[in-house]
Amino acid sequence: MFPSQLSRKLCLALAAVGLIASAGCSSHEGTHQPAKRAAKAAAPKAAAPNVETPKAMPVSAKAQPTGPVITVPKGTPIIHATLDPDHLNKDVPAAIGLIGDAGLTLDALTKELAALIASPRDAGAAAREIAELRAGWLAEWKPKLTSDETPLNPYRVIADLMANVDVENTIITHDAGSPRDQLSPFWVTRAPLTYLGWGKTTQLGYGLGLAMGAKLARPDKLCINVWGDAAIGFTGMDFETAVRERIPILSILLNNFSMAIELKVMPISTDKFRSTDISGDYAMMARAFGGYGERVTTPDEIVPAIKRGIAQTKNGVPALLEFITCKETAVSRIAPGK
Ligand SMILES: Cc1ncc(C[n+]2csc(CCOP(=O)(O)OP(=O)(O)O)c2C)c(N)n1
Ligand SMILES: [Mg+2]
Repeated sequence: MFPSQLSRKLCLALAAVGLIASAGCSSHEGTHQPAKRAAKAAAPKAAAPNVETPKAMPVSAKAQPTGPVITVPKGTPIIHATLDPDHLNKDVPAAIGLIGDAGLTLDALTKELAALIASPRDAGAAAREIAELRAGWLAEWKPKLTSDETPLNPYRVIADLMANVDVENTIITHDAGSPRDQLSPFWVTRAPLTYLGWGKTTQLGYGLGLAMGAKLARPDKLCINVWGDAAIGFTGMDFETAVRERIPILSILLNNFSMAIELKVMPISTDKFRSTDISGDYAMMARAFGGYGERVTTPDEIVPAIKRGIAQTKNGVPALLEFITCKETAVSRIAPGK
């Protein structure tokens, strides 16, 4: 949404003048922590470490009060920063409209707010509270994050991935669908511009191009896209582009042979026509394209496969690790209307 440093500066300024709930956006070991309010609303059932939630929330091109992971509490006054005046009051009523380039607007806001700050506030108490809430929330999710089940639990795959890459030197993105909801609450970014998110949702398959673009821009980083089997169905052929153009990304496919996120939405067509079913051997596809492809079915193979995949990318070969997962539908979300 915003360049993270800019957004953090703005958050700190807003917190200091009491416009948002506190210094929740402050850096803790270089990580982006959730705003205190978000953590409060989240705990113990949900948290969204990648999302900052000021009381008055500047949003970008389209005012989006509800996201897949975070919901802006009802009645929250919204400051809408947008390039297009027609977007004001289109989706949500804006308390204040700011028309202009997002970066310039945030710069101007930061400057104005900085002038109002008499002295820095001690963020210690808020940081401790967030750490406590976060620990409780992680404990609640631990069974899934460490699950030994087969088919694999996608949360286990993501936890193992995060524990086995150099997070600071990794640029990661995900697709729409459950992979977004499974990765975004748990992935903790440690450096600016290392997590590519895109707001509420986007077209399936977009993550592959994002990872390829990131790799072209930052060849020194490990660039990962995490996607589902519906997502690869849209743009999977471009894995061949990655091979042909020597763009060595690491592609993490969570294959549950289903559009799991749609199961609750499409019960009749699932029952009558199996409309949510998907099939395919994508590791084989990756190999057929000249890349590295490996199918992983057991928990003990997750970490070795990740290591093999990373080694391939270091040798200039795009790698696709296809994890066969269960149709997990549990997600960590902030309850709406809080
Ligand atoms: C082009 C496009 N079509 C449809 C959608 C709506 N949509 C979002 S997620 C999803 C299914 C995702 O399935 P999968 O990638 O297999 O993830 P899962 O939920 O199974 O883990 C659909 C159809 C979309 N975002 N983009
Ligand atoms: Mg799927």
